[in-house]
Amino acid sequence: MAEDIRPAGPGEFTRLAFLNGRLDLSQAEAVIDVIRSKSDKGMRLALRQLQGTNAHYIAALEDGLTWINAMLEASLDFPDEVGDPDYDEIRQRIDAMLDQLDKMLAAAKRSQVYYEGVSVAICGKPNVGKSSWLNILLQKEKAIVTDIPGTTRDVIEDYLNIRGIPVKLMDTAGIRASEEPVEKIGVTRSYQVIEQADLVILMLDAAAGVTPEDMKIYELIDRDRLIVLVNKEDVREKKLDEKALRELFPGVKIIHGSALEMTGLTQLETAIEEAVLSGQLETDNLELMINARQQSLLERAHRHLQDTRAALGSVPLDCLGVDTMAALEALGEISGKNLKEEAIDRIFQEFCIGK
Ligand SMILES: Nc1nc2c(ncn2[C@@H]2O[C@H](COP(=O)(O)OP(=O)(O)O)[C@@H](O)[C@H]2O)c(=O)[nH]1
Ligand SMILES: [Mg+2]
Repeated sequence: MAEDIRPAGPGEFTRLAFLNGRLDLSQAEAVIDVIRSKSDKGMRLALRQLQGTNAHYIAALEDGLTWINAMLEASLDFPDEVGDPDYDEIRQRIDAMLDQLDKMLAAAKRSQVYYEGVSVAICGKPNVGKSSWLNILLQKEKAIVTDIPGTTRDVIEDYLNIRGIPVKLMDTAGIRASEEPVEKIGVTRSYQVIEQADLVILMLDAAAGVTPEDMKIYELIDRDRLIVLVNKEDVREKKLDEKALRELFPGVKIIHGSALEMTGLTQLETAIEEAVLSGQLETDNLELMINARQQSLLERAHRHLQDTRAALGSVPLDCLGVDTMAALEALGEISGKNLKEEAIDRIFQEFCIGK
């Protein structure tokens, strides 16, 4: 009858599929992730997750832990018949599981980059070419480019996709001491953006060389989220040499390019990709979608397994079991095997539409 019909609540269909056992929890969460993912790559990872890849790995870890628990329990319950557990074998199994968890945690970091994206700020003194670079990266005339220093006075931002990573790109007002009130506000905002961005591109001008202004900005940024981009490589009279640059910016990725001639783009994209994935581009990487909730549970399981490993052989058997059980419980909250009603509600409320 008509009055029985109502729109599905947020996440209702998926919640039912989970409660009826048709989807395991990480698959159900993948539905949420598909809906929210910002890039194709994030979406592909979430879809793969929906096919149960994650569930497969979690189940294998749960099996391993259950085996260890059984070994410990057998020795505890039948000390005369079974004797001590085979600590060497348990240690080997734990090492293999820790290894697997490490790989999954690395995958978690990567998948969050593809799923949530990163913010990248272009900063530097006036007139080095920041707005020109924003425009060529976005492939549109978003920011005004002139040869008048102080043209950009506000933070200009837009989104683009760099090698599958959703990037919020921000062009900032050139940083310099200014008495002009609007420009002053712009400079203050530039400082805020530099502080908050995941990654900062410090732009230099090959024709101007490195000035004290550049070094002042450089001091503000931690090295692990900094890329130095030397622009205007097309000019004839350069005031920069590579050796001096290396000494001024030790351990920092330095790229050369020209907005005018459109060179250095590929190198910049590679540097951004490498920086946000922090050197995890090896080929044997797991391709998994692991969200923040699952990540913290994996971390918990990892900690408990490490504690188990450290205590093997030196701690009474019944105490060892406490840590392996805790690890198993953490994994069970990913697969959904031991999850409380309120946790289930919280997860499915993340849906914004009935799915
Ligand atoms: N020769 C040369 N000029 C450039 C290059 N990039 C930008 N410019 C010029 O430098 C001036 C300042 O550029 P703009 O992008 O507004 O710099 P911003 O103040 O850092 O945003 C403009 O006149 C640009 O045309 C480049 O790679 N080579
Ligand atoms: Mg500008």
